[in-house]
Amino acid sequence: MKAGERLQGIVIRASAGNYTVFHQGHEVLCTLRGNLKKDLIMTESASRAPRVVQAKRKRLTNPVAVGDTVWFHFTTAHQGVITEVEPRRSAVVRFIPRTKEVQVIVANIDLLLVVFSVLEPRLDPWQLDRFLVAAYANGLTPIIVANKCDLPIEPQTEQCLQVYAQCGYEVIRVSATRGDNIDRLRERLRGQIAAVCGPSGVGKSSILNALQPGLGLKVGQVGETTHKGRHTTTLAQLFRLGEDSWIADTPGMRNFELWAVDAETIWEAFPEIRPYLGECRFPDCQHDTEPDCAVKEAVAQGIIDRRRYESALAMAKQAQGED
Ligand SMILES: Nc1nc2c(ncn2[C@@H]2O[C@H](COP(=O)(O)OP(=O)(O)OP(=O)(O)O)[C@@H](O)[C@H]2O)c(=O)[nH]1
Ligand SMILES: [Mg+2]
Ligand SMILES: [Zn+2]
Repeated sequence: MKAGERLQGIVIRASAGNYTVFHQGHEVLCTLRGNLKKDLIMTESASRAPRVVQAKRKRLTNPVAVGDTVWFHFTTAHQGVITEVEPRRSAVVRFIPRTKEVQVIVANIDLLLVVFSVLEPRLDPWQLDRFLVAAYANGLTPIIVANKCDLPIEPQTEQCLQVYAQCGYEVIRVSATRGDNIDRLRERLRGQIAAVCGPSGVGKSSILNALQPGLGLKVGQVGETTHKGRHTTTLAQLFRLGEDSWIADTPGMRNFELWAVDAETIWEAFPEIRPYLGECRFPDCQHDTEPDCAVKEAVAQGIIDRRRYESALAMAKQAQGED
């Protein structure tokens, strides 16, 4: 290795100004070049920033995030300094109300595994819809992973999963503890960078441990009384699932906020509703109380699931209230 040689890698961990960069099978602990922060704010507009960031022109707090492809050079035998960041293909972002800034949780994700459990805690379709809208707004392809399929599925949950499949979502039923469909999921992730999201306690870390035995991620216990689960995972990081598959386990992401997602984007995010948008009598139809609404007609005919429609309407109303 020549001193000062410019090398490329992927950021797999980030904490307090230290970045672990994966390069040719090795982990290199890096810091950031001093003026990188300033440079990045200028180049951010040139990259394909997520829709939500563009919408509100918020400043990103972290110039380098987990998932970024970076250029670095060695400063000692095992340490380096990051000098450049490649433009991002996508980003999962979160808004920090206190500082009014946007933080990139993970960058360059292709797939978003939206993990829910069928029981303990029971799948909440309203919450699932919010994750799916967030995936759409962030430009990510969602896969619904229904975990804990070793537990009995209640009829309402079964029906719910079928609705999502009929809407065109990819739904994979797994059991992290029993191993059902874990091979299928691993195959689906080949060659991709995926992130895992979902409420606390649904088994995100357990799924990662099942996908990659030996990973040894800490797994929490679901509270006996609340069934809410605790936030066991606090730090975003990428795990290698093989030659060219990466997966990110993210902090609880319970508050996968829909800030800055406008009502129009929310309606569009529902694939079964999308074909009816623009077909209503009024071009600015809110699909609420207006007459001759194509969306409501499709609901009345049973083509669009009523609960999904109500979910979209509630989110759209909330988004308008926040404007
Ligand atoms: N029955 C059953 N239990 C599971 C399964 N997967 C995980 N669990 C249990 O669910 C609990 C929560 O699992 P975790 O993997 O820690 O959940 P998590 O989603 O990573 O939680 P956070 O890190 O808090 O967001 C643990 O007690 C696991 O043993 C499964 O497939 N079946
Ligand atoms: Mg976890
Ligand atoms: Zn309408």
